[in-house]
Formats: sequence, structure tokens, C-alpha cells
Amino acid sequence: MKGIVRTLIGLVALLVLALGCMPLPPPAPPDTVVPTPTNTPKPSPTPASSDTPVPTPTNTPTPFPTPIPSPSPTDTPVPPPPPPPTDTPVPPPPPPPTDTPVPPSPPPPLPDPLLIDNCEDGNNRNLLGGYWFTYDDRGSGGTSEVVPPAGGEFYCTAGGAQGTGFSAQMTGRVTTAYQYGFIGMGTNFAEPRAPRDISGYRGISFWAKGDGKAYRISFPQASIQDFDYYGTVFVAPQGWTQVTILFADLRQGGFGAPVPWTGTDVFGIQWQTVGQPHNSIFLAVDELRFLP
Ligand SMILES: [Ca+2]
Repeated sequence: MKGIVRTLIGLVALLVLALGCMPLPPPAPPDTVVPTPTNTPKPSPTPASSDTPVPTPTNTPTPFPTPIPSPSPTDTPVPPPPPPPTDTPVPPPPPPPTDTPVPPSPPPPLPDPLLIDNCEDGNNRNLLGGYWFTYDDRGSGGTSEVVPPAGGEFYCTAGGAQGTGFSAQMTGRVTTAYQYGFIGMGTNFAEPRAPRDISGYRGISFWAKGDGKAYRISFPQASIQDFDYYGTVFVAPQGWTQVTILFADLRQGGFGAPVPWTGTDVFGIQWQTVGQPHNSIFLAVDELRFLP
């Protein structure tokens, strides 16, 4: 009997030793009932036999409950990156500046074959090519003065008829140094100076403004050499006024030889003072036209 006990004790000792070498089961969560060796039913004192089930602590360990991972900083929900800046809708480029609708330009004015000059081109010639000029009595011993000076260039002056920009103007004075003292201005129908046939026209018209004095408009012609040209006298109004001159109304001054008017050899037009003296002279003419 003692042998059996000893054997049992030895077995128990071996068992205890074996249990000591067994890896301890991981600590179970408090709520897990893990059989501990104390729960192990103590082996019966009956002799161990091969059919005696030896309880072992190798009970299948209760699986750990899946640990709930504690939130880690990395688990902090990362706010989604801000959406990439949406492409700012690029406004369509402004349409190219549309060509400003060009209003249909009025047809260019038809060449006015009747216009002799309107002084708007700013030069010293009329539209027929002839020059504007002034003259005075100094060649006859007088001392009358004209501006622009005789022999110099004659340019139209600002201030024209009917709101236009320029007109032909002369100023000056007429003295008595010469018995028939005078000053004047004129324009030729051609350059170089040459006679022109203007017999197809009834006359000319022009706009005049001046000092209220009388002026004689005359038409130098090739067939007259003594300066007694055909002409007529008009009074220069102080405001722009249209003046009409009919060739049929022209007469010679009477101091020279009578010559017929044919209108076929006319050099141009000139405006000349009448009488003397004149302390001041002012005459402007503009918008010269032939009368058909
Ligand atoms: Ca003008």
C-alpha cells in the first residue's frame, strides 16, 4: 500500500512539476472564468491508470476577447483633405473688340466742278491751282499797305463762311500818296497764270464779310492791258453774306479803252478797295463758286 501511495505522490509531484513547466495561460480577463489548477479536480488517490483521465490545465484557453483597440492618434479621424481648389472657372476671354460698326460712310462728295475755293485746305492756292495774292499801289508811287503783304505768300485765315474754318482775308490801309490809291487781293484761275474760258458760266458767287465799305470785284482779262477790267462794286457786309455776281452785269471802269467782254480770256478774280483814304480795311471772302 505504501508503494502505491508513493507512486501516487510521485505522479502528483511529476504532475506539479509538469504544470510548473507549462506556460502559464495568459491572464484572463476578469470576466473570463479560466479554470485554474485549483479548479482542477484533484486526482483521486486512486492509482493512476492509463484510462484515468488526467485533467490537465491544458484546457483550451478561452480565447481573449478581441481587444478593442484604443483609439490612437493615428486613428483620429483625419479630416479629409480640403478639396482641391476647384479650378476657378476661367471666364471666357472677352470677345475681341468688335470692330466698331463703321457707319456706312457717306459717299464722298462729288467733285464740285463749280467750286473755285473754300480755303479749307489751308494752302495758298485755290482748287483750280492758281495762287492767292495781294497787291497795292506802291508800284505806282503809293504808300498804301496790305496784309498779307503784296508779293508775299498769302494763306487763308481762320474764320470762314457758314462755320467753315478758313477764308481769304486782307487788311490794311489806303493812303493818298498815289492819286488813285488802292490795295486788293485776288486769285488766279490757273498756275502759271494764264487766261481761262469761263464764258460757260453766268457768273460767280462768294461769301463776303467786311467793314461795310465798297469794294470792286473785277475779272482781269488778257485782251485788256490798261487795267480797265470788267467788274462791279458791292458793299462788304459786316456779317457773312453770299454775294452773287453775274457776268452780264459787269462793266469797265471807263478810264481805259473799251474792250468787249467775251469771258474767254479771264485770268482770275480780284477784290479792290474803292476810293481813298481808308485808315483801315478788312475784307474776307470764302466759298467761291462759278454759277452754271
Ligand atoms: Ca471756308
